[in-house]
Amino acid sequence: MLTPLEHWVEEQAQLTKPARIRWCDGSEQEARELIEIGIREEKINGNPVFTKLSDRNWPNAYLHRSHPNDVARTEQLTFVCHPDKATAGPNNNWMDPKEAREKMKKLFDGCMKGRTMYVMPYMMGHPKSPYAKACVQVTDSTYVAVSMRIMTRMGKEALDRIGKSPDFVRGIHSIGELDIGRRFIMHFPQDNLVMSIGSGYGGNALLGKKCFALRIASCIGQREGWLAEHMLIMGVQDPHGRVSHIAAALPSACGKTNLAMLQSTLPGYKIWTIGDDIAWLNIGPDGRLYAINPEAGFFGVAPGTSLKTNPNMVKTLKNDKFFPTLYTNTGLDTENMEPWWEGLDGEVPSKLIDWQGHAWDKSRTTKCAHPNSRLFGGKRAHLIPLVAEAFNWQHGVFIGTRMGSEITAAASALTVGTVRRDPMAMLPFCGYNMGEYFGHWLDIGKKMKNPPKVYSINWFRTDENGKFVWPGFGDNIRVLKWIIDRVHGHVDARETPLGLVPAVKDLDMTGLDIPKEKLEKLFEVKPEEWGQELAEIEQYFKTFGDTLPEAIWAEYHSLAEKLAAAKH
Ligand code: OXD
Ligand code: MN
Repeated sequence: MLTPLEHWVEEQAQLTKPARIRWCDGSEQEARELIEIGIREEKINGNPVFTKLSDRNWPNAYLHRSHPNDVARTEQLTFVCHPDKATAGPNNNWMDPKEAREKMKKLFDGCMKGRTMYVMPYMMGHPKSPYAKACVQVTDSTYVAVSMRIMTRMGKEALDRIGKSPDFVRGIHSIGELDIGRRFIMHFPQDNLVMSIGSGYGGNALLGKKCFALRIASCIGQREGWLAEHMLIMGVQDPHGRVSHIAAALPSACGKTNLAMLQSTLPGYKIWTIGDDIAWLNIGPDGRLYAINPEAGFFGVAPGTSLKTNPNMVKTLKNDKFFPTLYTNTGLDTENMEPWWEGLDGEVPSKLIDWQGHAWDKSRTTKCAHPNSRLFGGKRAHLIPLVAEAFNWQHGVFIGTRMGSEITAAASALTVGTVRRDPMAMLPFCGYNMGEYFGHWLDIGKKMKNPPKVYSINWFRTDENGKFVWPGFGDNIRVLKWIIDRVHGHVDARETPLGLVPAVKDLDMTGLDIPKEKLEKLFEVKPEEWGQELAEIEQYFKTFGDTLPEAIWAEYHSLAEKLAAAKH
């Protein structure tokens, strides 16, 4: 008798028709074998899947070059297939589940012919955590299989946890033909199933990450009373040894990994990096909120990573304890066989090829590393203070719903300075109607005896010359210190329409020289500049129709009134 898991794998094999099936145990030996196969046998766009790099400065390092059309998440090809469109909401692409299954079945039919199907049992979350979930993904890509081993807990513990149960999260992945016209990432929340074809990129192909741990898990969380969030988790240890925990949502490419791995510029503070991308938040028996990181590795953006911006990441990459580190679409110093990207410390190497394998030097106008090449609050130039404490949970939820980030020239062809609304940094990842999702956040607040305090942060406020006022990076500890002092009732705050902000004297500025008037600018609330912002928030909220909770409208009106009163 086959177990439900074996039966399911058999079904996928009948559909995709691989030449071989290999069950993965998640061991280092296995990763070495898969990398060897990727070096010698498998090709993407004519290049080997992996190239071994020099161990001298970057131990256990391999370069992966993807197909040039496959370098980022493809939101336009990502669908959430609830039985009815309304459940998906205005924030998702929707397809009828029956139609989507038919479509995917056709695309998957025979797609693994001549290839190996890797079966990967894995856990999202620590196997001993009551909040962890057991999952299985099949794939025909060694890059995906090796990456899944880095990002999840793969192997026996997941198999044991599944046992004879039919209750596991299913993921079917094939790189297919890497053809954008035949690329789809389909989510079936009712069946805890993801089907993805035509891409090998992390967020499209490592199905435990965005697809399960956010989109599907947000739906499970709505049913079961918890939250799946796009948040880092960190512990901040103060000089007395007391650790306080913070979970923080920032949109993609706004510095979550750097913040999670912060190196304090204040003496005596130490950071515990628990996660840099996803948090599952559950209410514990004591009525407090507890976060776990369902992932086990980092998948961060390479460009801009250096000893200045993220010394702990550079040290992690140079540490030979981890096997392997994969560099995807970075440049390559062909003389020393080392990875390279814009913003890395030191001289630009003299013999470089870019992420597509073409010779590159500083005179080029193109980037050497793809801007979204990987190893691993929103940016607002005006209006939003460096830090503000929400008056209460409901107000905190409102702050999350009106989050947005300014589009930068590097990130997009859209108008620079335009704000992209990205509530809770979850816009691309919430698996159901966001209006209802805001309601779920409010409900969670009602169930907690001891809700955590909520803060908004913005490292990116600029002065009249367009320069960042706040130094950021390691100095962000000063803001975290104020937050922790507030949580423990050690400092007062000043009330503004946007929330409670620090008195400048309460920010620990030891060793930093920023004039008081400049610091004050970081907390300035200028009601006369809020007209357009309020109009944009209102317009955005209206896209959710009646699903936007009354309480969020009430917070909106209360903010508008407080700003109007402050004008006089
Ligand atoms: C993202 C990521 O796109 O973490 O947010 O990869
Ligand atoms: Mn992310």
